[in-house]
Order: sequence, then structure tokens, then C-alpha cells
Amino acid sequence: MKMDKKHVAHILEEIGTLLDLRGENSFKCRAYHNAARTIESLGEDLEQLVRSGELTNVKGIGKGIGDKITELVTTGRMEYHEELKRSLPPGLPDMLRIQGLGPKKVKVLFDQLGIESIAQLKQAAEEHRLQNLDGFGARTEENILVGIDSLERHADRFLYPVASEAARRIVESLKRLPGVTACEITGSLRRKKETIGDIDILVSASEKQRKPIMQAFSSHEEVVRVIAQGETKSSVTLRIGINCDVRIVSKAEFPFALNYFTGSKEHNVEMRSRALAKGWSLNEYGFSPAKGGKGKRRIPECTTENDLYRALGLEFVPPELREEMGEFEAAEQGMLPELVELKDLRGTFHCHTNFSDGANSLAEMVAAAQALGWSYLGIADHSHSAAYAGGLSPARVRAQFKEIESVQKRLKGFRIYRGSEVDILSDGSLDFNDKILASFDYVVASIHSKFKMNEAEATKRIIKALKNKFVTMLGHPTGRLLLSRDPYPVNMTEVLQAAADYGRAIEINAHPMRLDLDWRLVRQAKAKKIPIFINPDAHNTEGLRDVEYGVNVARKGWLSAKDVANTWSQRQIDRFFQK
Ligand code: DGT
Ligand code: CA
Ligand code: CA
Ligand code: ZN
Repeated sequence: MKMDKKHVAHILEEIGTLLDLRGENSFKCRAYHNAARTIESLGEDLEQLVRSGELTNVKGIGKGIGDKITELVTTGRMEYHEELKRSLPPGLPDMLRIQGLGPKKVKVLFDQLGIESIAQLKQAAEEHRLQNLDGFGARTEENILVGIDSLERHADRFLYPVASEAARRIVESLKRLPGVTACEITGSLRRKKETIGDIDILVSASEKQRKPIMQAFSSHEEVVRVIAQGETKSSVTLRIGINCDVRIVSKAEFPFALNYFTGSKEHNVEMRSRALAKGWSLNEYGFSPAKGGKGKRRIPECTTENDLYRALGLEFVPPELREEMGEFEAAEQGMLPELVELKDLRGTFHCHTNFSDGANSLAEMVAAAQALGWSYLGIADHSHSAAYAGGLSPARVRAQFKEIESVQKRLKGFRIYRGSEVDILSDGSLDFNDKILASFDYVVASIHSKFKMNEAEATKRIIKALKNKFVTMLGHPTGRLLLSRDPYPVNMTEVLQAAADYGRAIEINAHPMRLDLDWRLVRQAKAKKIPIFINPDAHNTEGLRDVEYGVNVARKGWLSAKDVANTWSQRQIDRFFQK
């Protein structure tokens, strides 16, 4: 099995966490966390480095960790990792998923109350047994219960990339099976929803080939449990915990099933009612004459999904728009937007380097952006009060400008923009003075602290920041972390209006846990003509690729290329920044 960097980084990260939980020396813990980030952002091929014995030449990888990585890459397992896992109750790392609960507190809970699972923790908190522990109080207890509640509400959903990656592997192996003439991802994954309940896959194959296809599916190496297995439908649970449905239909049924299982349910309901209005009954297998239908209109022949929409007098509706939010009215009039695509992007603007909490240097980030075919890159490291993230002092800002100048000199036709991700302080003022703010090409203003606000306070704080003439765009506007932290209560209608009034832009933070601005709000922003930037919030070179998830959100928000600022030319960007 090929060990990819992500997997190795993941194991190193897990070791760091297990050491944290055991309360070991903090230098040792940090060494593993840092090694994880180093490996993930490594430019070279990991296996090559292991083979040539050059791994320890990499900065931050000493002999001890180097040997362990070598063991993992060459044998597929690491004894030290297994041993550490055995040394602690398996439920402890799970407790870290509760917002606001770090390794130190989990260790106290375990040592003093013997709590080793979320269920036990919930019970203890409800019985108010946590309040008197070292470093805990009534407030902590309350927050833990809120955190558990949020986890429980999201327990049955998965982040888009996690589901998408698993689905891709299943589809790849299904496509290789004899008799499979078509195989597509359907459901919420095809609609590019921000979180996914289960994976839906549709296959086309003749009847006599279905049984062996289903057998191959349920014995796939990713499958840990078979819920149901039939010839036309099977459901399983995959290793990562998500369920996966596979359905097999005939070639003639395929376009109808593809449409039906892509959904959404609400979109399907409207499709069916429009078919009925034409005298046809529509289901996942095809059109048929509606019972008691008025006209005896000929049943249309459909070999593609496109034909199906055409038969109903509609323009083809891209899957991302199938949420029954006005797509029928637009499709009827041929007014659907031409949606932005990944290849339309020419760069991006919210990226971190090792000047703050990024893992890669400026030169490495620029090279990665060029490899993606981009023609500009905006660097926005953290501002100085973001101490936890290596925020830049004014002196470090000047040093970074020098570095940008020297890297820029060696580039032809590629532009580095000098930006900053400036903290919005609790009173809505910014974390740099006007003189420093004025020295940047652009400013991303974001909230990273003091999340506990009521709606009026949060809205006022953000609007005050937007009013600041040095602010170019608002970063991750609602602060949500998908499946773990709710957005702060903020009146986004007022925030969007303020952005429109002051001529500011808003980012779609493309990090798969954020996807913030939410696509439902992206549409409102478009209606107010607010320019949208798709920003990956990249903390290493790989992270730049996250713009893909931002493009999904932009498409779900009905954006065309021209609505997305990072499809613009350098000249258009310059003009916008100068304004
Ligand atoms: P998810 O899995 O919660 O992320 O969301 P979906 O949209 O993938 O939902 P899922 O897996 O339950 O069903 C896949 C599609 O099948 C759904 O988008 C539309 C269609 N579908 C499922 N149940 C119904 C139903 O009761 N009525 C209609 N019209 N369509 C349905
Ligand atoms: Ca689904
Ligand atoms: Ca399903
Ligand atoms: Zn940020």
C-alpha cells in the first residue's frame, strides 16, 4: 500500500494528541504536531526520502521521529503509535471533538473522575460533578453541555471532502467491473452540499450482471458492514462511518434515476408536478401516461438528463442549483446563470506563510500557485494580537514586505499582493493602526476572538469594521465550523447591506470546515452586487487546492465568473483594491 503524506501526517498528529492526553512533556508533544505539519507540506516525495535515508535532513524531523516515519512507510504500521493507543481508553481522543475541551481538561476529567467517554462526561456535567475540578467552573460545565449537544446534532453528517474522497474510491472500483456501462455519484454529494448524510451511487448494468456487481461492492475493502444487499439496491457502512447506497438500473432508466437520486427531494417534487401538468407521471424509472391525465401527449424519449429537462420545457439545471430555490422559474425562461468553474480562477487572497502560522515559505506558496496555473497570489498573514497564530508585529510586516519584494523580482507575469488578515477587535476596531493598514494592497478583516456576543453586539462589531476604509473584504463572516461550532448570532442581512453600502467585498472561506459565507447567503450577496472572493485560508501549499470547495459554494450561490473577484485580471484587481 502506498503511504501518502496525509496519512503519515495524520498518524503523527494523533501521536501528538495522545502524548498531550497523557500529559507528557510539552516539547515532545509539540515535536510530533510540528512534524505532522512538516510532512503534510513536504515538497519532495516522502517514500523517496525514506528510501534514500535523507528524511532526517528535513528541518524538524530528528532521528527519533524519522525512524518512526520510516517504520510506518516501509511496514504500513508503527509500533509506538499502536502502543500509545493501547495505553489510553479509546474514548479519550473522541472527547477532544467537543468544542472548547483541550487535552489538559480531558486529562483532569479522566484522572480525577475516571471519565473516559462523551456519554460519561455528559452524565457527569448534568449531575454538576465537574464544577469543582481544577480549572473548571459552572461556566465550563455549561459550555461542555452545549458542545456535546452540538456534536450530537451533527453526529450523523460528514464534511464534503471526507464523503467525496470515499465515494470517489468506490466509484473507481465499480467502474472497473464487467458489465458496468455507467456509474455516477448522485444525492447531496452531486449537489455539492456542504455536509453529507450518506453517499448515493447509481450504476447502469444489464439484469444478469447485477448480482456479481453488488457482491463486489459489498466486499469492497472500505466496507465494514452490509446493511442490506439486493440486486437493484444495496446499503453498506464504510470504514469512515458513512453509509453508502448503490442502486443499479437499466440504460433506459439511467437518466431518470440519475435525476431522481440527485434530488433534492423538493426539486423532485416540483419536477413531478410539472410532468403531471403535461399529462405524464414521472418517477425514478421514466415517464408514463398519467392516470386520468387530460391530453394523450406522446411520451418523450430521454437518453440524457438534459432530455428530461427539455421535455418539461426547461433549460438543463446544474445539480448544484437543484434546491427548489427559484431554479424552475429561471430555467423556464432560459435565465439560469452560467456558473463559475474552478478553471476560471486566476489566484486567491487569503493565504498564510511561515511568517505567521503557515507551514510553507512565501516562495513555496508562490510556486504552488503557479503550478495551479494562477497569475497572482495574495498573502494575508495574521495581525499582531493573534498571538496564538504567530501574528505579525509591525516590524515583521516590514520584513515580510522585503521578502515579497525579493521573491517578486524573480517573477515574470505573476503578481504577489501584499495583504493582511487583520483581527477585528472586540469593539470593532482593527488590530493595526491606519499607517500600517495603508501600507497593504488589501486587508481581510476577520474575527478570531471574543466569540461570545449577542446578535446586536456581533452585528455592530462587524459593521464597524466594514466601515473602516482600509478594509477590503470580510473574512469567514459568521465564524462557523461545520459540524462543530455554530455561527455567532449575527444579522447577516444587515452585514451584507453594510458591505454593499461601503463597497466592501466578502470572502467565501473555502476551508471545508468553514465554507463561510454560506451558499444561501451568497445569493443574497450577489443580489446586492457585493464582489465575492473565494479564499482557501491555506496554511500550506496543499491548502491552496481547497478553493475547489469554495467554487462549489459559489456555484450553489448562483455565481458566474464575473461575480467572483479572483477570476478578474490583475488590472481589475488593482482597480478594486485602489478604490
Ligand atoms: P443527505 O444524504 O442527507 O446528504 O441528502 P440526499 O439529498 O443525498 O438525500 P438521500 O440520500 O436521502 O436521498 C437521495 C435522493 O433521493 C434525494 O436527494 C432525493 C431522492 N429521494 C429520497 N427520498 C425521497 C422522497 O421521499 N421523495 C422524493 N421525491 N425524492 C426522494
Ligand atoms: Ca445521500
Ligand atoms: Ca441515500
Ligand atoms: Zn482567519
